[in-house]
Amino acid sequence: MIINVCTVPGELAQYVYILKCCSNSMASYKMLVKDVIHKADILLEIVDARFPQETRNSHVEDDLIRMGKPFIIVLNKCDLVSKKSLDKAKSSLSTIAPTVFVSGKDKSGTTILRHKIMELAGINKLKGGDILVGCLGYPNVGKSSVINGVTGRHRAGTSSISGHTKGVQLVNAGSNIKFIDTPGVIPFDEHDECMQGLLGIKDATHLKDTLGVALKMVEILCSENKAALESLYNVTIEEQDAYEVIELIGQKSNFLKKKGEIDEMRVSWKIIDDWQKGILVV
Ligand SMILES: Nc1nc2c(ncn2[C@@H]2O[C@H](COP(=O)(O)OP(=O)(O)OP(=O)(O)O)[C@@H](O)[C@H]2O)c(=O)[nH]1
Ligand SMILES: [Mg+2]
Repeated sequence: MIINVCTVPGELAQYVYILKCCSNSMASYKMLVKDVIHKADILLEIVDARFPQETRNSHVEDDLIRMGKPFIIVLNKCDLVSKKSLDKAKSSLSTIAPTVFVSGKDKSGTTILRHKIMELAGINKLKGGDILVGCLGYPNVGKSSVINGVTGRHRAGTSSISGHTKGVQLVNAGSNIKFIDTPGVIPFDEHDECMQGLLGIKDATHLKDTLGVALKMVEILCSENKAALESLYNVTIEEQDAYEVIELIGQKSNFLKKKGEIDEMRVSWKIIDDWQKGILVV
């Protein structure tokens, strides 16, 4: 992979530069991660608060520890999980690194995150001048949204469609903090459809196993927040398995095929869409 550092001229030069990645292969992602770790003074490992373990990356954490870089694990999208789940995640992750909960959506926790960054910068007696904060994480976990939350402005582009951030961008957050926003530099295994659906990396129209992904969502909700399913779809869930719950929702929502059978696909699409829009929370 060739990385060109090109400085954007004019006033944008204050806070934007782009490292152009000439290929998207796994090897190039690894190089990009190493490059960002090398350049940054502090790193944020952004994870999805609904799936902290699945969206952590132990290789990245090993690199951070090996390269002696301080890092903070940021549990983003905490508006989509209960306090109980957050506390559980915090107790397991805080043994690895300082852990902060934020929501890029309602901006909660972003002031604490800024303070934590300043605290780490102080502790490590960093060079004078700007503190460079690198943001790493899987696609769509909310890297750019977290940066916008801390800067208080929409400076990093965001989108519900993953892969929005294309190159590496430097974003000025004031008070001598600059963020390095990266594209979803840690690629998921292409075959892990379920995770791609759960994280909103692929929407219902792009998933092959739509029913399988919807079943997983129902399974998680039945164990973590059954009430969310019950109130949204006006159903009562007792001992049914995930497939039966899908049938029940289809019946109640009148999602039927011509012969009166439940249209499982339509139910699956609806569940995936509601999950990805944050209407169904765990
Ligand atoms: N509910 C909720 N949605 C969020 C939060 N943070 C980000 N999102 C949404 O998640 C989607 C992805 O956010 P981005 O900030 O673009 O994510 P990213 O990690 O920068 O994505 P890539 O650059 O594509 O890898 C967008 O639809 C955001 O609105 C959050 O805290 N809560
Ligand atoms: Mg982004």
